Amino acid sequence: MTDRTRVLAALRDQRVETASWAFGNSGTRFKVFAQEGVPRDPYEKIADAAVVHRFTGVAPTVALHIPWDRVDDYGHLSAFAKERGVALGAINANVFQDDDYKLGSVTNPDPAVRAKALAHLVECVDIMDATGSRDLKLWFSDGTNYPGQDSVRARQDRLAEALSAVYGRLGAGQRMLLEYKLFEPAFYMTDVPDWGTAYAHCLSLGDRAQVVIDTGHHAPGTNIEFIVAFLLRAGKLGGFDFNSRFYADDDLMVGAADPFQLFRIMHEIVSAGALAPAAGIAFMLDQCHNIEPKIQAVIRSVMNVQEATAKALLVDVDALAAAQQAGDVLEANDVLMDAYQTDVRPLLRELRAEMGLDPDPIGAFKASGYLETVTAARVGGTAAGWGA
Ligand code: RM4
Ligand code: MN
Repeated sequence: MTDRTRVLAALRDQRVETASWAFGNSGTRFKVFAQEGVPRDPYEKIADAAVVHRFTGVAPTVALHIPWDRVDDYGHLSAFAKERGVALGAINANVFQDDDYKLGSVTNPDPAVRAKALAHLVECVDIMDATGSRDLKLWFSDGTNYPGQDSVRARQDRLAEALSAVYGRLGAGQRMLLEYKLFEPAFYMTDVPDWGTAYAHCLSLGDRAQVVIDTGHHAPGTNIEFIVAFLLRAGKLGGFDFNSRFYADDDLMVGAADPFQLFRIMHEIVSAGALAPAAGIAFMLDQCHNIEPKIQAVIRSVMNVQEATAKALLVDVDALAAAQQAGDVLEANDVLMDAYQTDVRPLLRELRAEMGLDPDPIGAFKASGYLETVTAARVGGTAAGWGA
């Protein structure tokens, strides 16, 4: 196999999962700027996700958020997705938007609130059974705002107890992905603030509990690719929530703020042989498109992941290993930078042509008239949004 064939084959097999909530309205706590043509229900979100797959060819699954995507019949929703050429992906639990969760969900001091949160998590596994989803994604906003507000240790005990109950409910072939986040909405202490905490809980749960890295959930300057390498080596990396950030949890398009960081992450993935779907790493988008057109932004995001991946695949691994072995610092760095500096856009156009796609997904999407069609059709009703 020539190098070019190897790179093209890996790119052809790559999978990126889109997020249903990226197609709905979103904003900051200051303002949500509504857009025209936004989906009004989970079906319309899936229709938009299917369009992203149609033009990119590598985004065949879409993640759901419950209760935002609650429907009466998940089998029916699955069948609709299939009809559109996609499948339902990870189920994201939501235990952060109910009044009862003011002092936490699974770590709340009140046992009744903890029981309510746990029931929701278990319901999410029921939904996975109906949708055929493999992954349950757990993010907890739990934490405290003031020193002394609650016992840090007691909250860890409550968290461990809830996680273990949900873990016990997982069916064969299902996984639990535990996400961490440094701060927000809790400002003093978050119950799962970092990868180490998530890792420790996953380790005691068992093989089917793994960590998910949301690229926006770290302190500025954190070396995320180190976390990737560490968790991969430990067999504890379940996947990514890709997005990019300039300051906090900005949820901007992946690869927009720091394409070099995305390349460094993908280099760790590729060098560990973890890119192919069989390796079990879920590459998901978790973004909000507050001011830009949503479907086009998701297409752009998928392309950004492809560009970083293509560059990572172009790293001359033999030359890199030789330079590292020889202790040649500058040569090793040069080998990496050489791949990063390569313009991979022609290669990706070639890939798309080979896959029977338009080499220019954004141009093709714009020319398709899809946005105009849905803008005309989606009048009346309530546009889906973060929290709807
Ligand atoms: C959280 C976290 C979760 C996401 C929600 C919407 O900050 O990233 O993964 O589902 O936001
Ligand atoms: Mn996330």
